[in-house]
Amino acid sequence: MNVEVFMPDIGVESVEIIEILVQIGDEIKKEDSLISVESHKSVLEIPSPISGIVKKICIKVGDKLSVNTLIMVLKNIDQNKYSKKNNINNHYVNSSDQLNVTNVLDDKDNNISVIEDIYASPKVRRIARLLKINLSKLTGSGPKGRITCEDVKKYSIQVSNNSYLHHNKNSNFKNDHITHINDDEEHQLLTNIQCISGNRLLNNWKNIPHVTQFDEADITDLEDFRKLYNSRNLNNKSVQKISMLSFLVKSVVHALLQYPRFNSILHSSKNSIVLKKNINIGIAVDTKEGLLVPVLKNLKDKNISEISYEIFNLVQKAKNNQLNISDMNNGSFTISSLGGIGGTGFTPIINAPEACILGVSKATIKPIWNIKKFYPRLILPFSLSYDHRIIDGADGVRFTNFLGQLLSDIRTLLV
Ligand code: CAO
Repeated sequence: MNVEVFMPDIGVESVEIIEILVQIGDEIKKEDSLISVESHKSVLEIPSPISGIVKKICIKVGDKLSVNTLIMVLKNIDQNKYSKKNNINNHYVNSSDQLNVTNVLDDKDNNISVIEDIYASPKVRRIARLLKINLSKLTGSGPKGRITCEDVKKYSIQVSNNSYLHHNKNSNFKNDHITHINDDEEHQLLTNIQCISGNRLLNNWKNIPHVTQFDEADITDLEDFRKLYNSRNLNNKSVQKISMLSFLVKSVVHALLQYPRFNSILHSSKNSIVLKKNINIGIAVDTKEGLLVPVLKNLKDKNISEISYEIFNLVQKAKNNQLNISDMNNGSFTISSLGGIGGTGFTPIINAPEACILGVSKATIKPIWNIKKFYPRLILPFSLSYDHRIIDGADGVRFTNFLGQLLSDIRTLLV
């Protein structure tokens, strides 16, 4: 039985296909990734709803997909398990063998060559594509001659040693980055997320006139309160532990309400800005696969406990690779907190099309002079990078001053 796979509803109107991860003839398992799509700042892989064989690919890289666009036709090889009742998220439907598929591209148009008798998972094929390796040249060491990641890695090192590594014009590597790999060196692949976020960061760094304003806040009272609150509720599982990051988010929300220009994006015409009515703050999360930025939504009326709970959930999802596109879109401001790790200050790169990003470093005890003597206070260093086309320097300092005051006296968050 053939099964048509449609674009599922992932909470955005349209996404762009950045990679097709399978080829016609591939045997895939349920949940194997079929395509990678990109919307705003996030990349997501669309999984296969069934185990099967890829019969037709109805889209190509660069296409913009909306919900329910036909992506592929698969031949179901797991018919017993498949029924209409399993139609989770409505992203695939049964079809008769006589398909009414329009816009089906042949392999040539789709820039996909059908390679007979190559047994490799979509992941292996993806790695091979990234390294520009022709899988037909490899002998698989896996069961039934299946090509494994290790085979690709060994082959790529071998090829590199022969100074034969190909890079096309879209490659992230410049020729002078990798010329020859010898026994003292190891070739490590960037993950998909690292490749994509790397390109985005490069574009943002090149195209946005960044200014970074550094400041500090005395968070002694904030930390005293937070620790007291958490210790009082230590044994009460129904009470969410509140994190330092949640106070930062709450304070930024207050500051954005006071300075709405910092919650805006530059219009594509470049001669106006769009002020965002909702406050949606992205949180940079360091995951094994690379940097991800899930977005806390509609923050105006949320309290610190609710924000802590949402941060906790989104960070867990990010670290477990479970984010949906809808978790990562529509951000209007980003916070990158490295304070749990260390550092005294850094210059975060703006997450376009947003206007600013807040970088947070490690709070330390410093001696603060109060006319009569020095007092030990917990001082939090932070930095705000902003798009100088949208925000002037004086306003940048006003914003960081205000943020510092909020963090230094959290009673102001109540009003
Ligand atoms: N200063 C001092 N200590 C801090 C701190 C700060 N600014 N922020 C957090 N800490 C300490 C806290 O004491 C906390 O412990 P307790 O709450 O038990 O006292 C501990 O670090 C862990 O904090 P946390 O659980 O709230 O986590 P976090 O806020 O440090 O980090 C997250 C959460 C998602 C921001 C983090 O996991 C992460 O991924 N950070 C990296 C982001 C990144 O890579 N950015 C780089 C982008 S480059 O532009």
